[in-house]
Amino acid sequence: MTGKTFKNTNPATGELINVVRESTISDLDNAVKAARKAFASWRKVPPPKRGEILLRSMRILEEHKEKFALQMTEEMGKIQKETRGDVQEAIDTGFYYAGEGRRLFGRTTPSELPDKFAMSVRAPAGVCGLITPWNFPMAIPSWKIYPALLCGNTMILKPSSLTPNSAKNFVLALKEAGVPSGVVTLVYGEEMIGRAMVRHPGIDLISFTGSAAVGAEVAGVCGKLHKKCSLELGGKNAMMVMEDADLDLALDGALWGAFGTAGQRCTATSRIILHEDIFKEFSERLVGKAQALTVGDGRDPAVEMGPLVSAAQLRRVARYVEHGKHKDRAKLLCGGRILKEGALAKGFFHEPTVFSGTPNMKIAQEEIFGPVTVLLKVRSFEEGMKVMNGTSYGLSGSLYTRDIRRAMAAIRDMETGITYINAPTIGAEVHLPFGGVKHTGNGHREAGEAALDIFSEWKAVYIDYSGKLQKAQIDS
Ligand code: UN1
Repeated sequence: MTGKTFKNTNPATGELINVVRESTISDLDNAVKAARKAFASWRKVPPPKRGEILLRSMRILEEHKEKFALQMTEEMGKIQKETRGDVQEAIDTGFYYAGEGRRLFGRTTPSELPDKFAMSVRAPAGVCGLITPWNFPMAIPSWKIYPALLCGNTMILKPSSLTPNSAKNFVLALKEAGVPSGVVTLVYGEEMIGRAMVRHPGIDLISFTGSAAVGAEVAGVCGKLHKKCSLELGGKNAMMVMEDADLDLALDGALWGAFGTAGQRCTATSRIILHEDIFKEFSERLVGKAQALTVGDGRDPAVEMGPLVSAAQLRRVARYVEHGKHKDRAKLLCGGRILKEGALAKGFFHEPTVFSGTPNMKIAQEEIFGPVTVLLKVRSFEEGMKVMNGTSYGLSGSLYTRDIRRAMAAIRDMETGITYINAPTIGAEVHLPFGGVKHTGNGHREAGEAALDIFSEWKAVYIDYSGKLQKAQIDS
């Protein structure tokens, strides 16, 4: 293998899975050239035909679901129940956009002038640069690739270098289903190649999922270059549990929301706002459940929480935990340690960790992306909503209550793109818009119909069949 390479390893065991060659700038140039060439014909393929190819690819994913889920667990660690869910999310997305092939609706509307016809249609945006993270290594690429393909775009995908195989499995399924050569090309690498994509004059649009800091940089460059850019960034999602809530339900939700994917979700429940009347009972029971979670290799069906994705991610979580203990002076209720015992020694494992703190602490404000959640005590629903909205992010929020008035007020007042009632902050479905407000994004939404607005441009069409010059706004 020539050029730079990187190792794809299993974060539960440290075992080497494969060695991947990092793409070079000239690989990227070739991919862009191929995408530009393919765009000329792909944009003319009727959307129902494009939809049929999507459908075939989604069937291939279905056929290999078990194998792809296992390979995903091996390269990024989350338990196999969840990696099956990840592949399923890509399958669902393919199914949804395959059907969109026979919709992709535009609108007709009357003209203000006689003998004139007016409508709006969706046109593809061009060559797209897609940059995706490792936590949903097939689902997130599918949220971008499927709508982008359906709209008639061509694209270059750069997955995280921690999850090259899941991206490859997905792209190979697309090719096998009949996506023509040059329409989707994979490049591998990190910042160097990502930056080059954002700046590349042959790429018309960037769709990026990752951290808020990198997102701001991407948006800055795209702004200067007049490039369309959609961003899906971080979250500091809160679940709020009122004194009238079903506590058993809320506890199950908290456990799943905070420790699912070892907390490495942008939708993770990283704050839990509790009414003072139930604070003691809820925190004691949550701690009991968190301590009882089985942590280990995600391939073992008895394991409930896998490792963090990498040594760097483990260090990041440990740094936040130290900060929480010593600088924020939050109360550590359970966890807080890197796990090194026995079989866990070779992996990047961290205990499920629960702090009790106050809303302005760093651990209650910054995205940790690990199995750490912070309990926050409030005296009322109103105070809870202030805490809920008191962060720079606005992805997902949840309220547990039996009071319809509180539920409706929360739906109205939560500053989030996704609101759950009596369910945790995770669990978005693919036909609804996914994304958030404030520093979580830049006004776009992925998935569902909303993603079409990222990957297509509206074109207004006027057909004047009067045979004479008619002047809008001037002829009456
Ligand atoms: C993410 O956290 O990066 O709602 C995506 C969920 C998943 C998608 C999460 N369906 O948690």
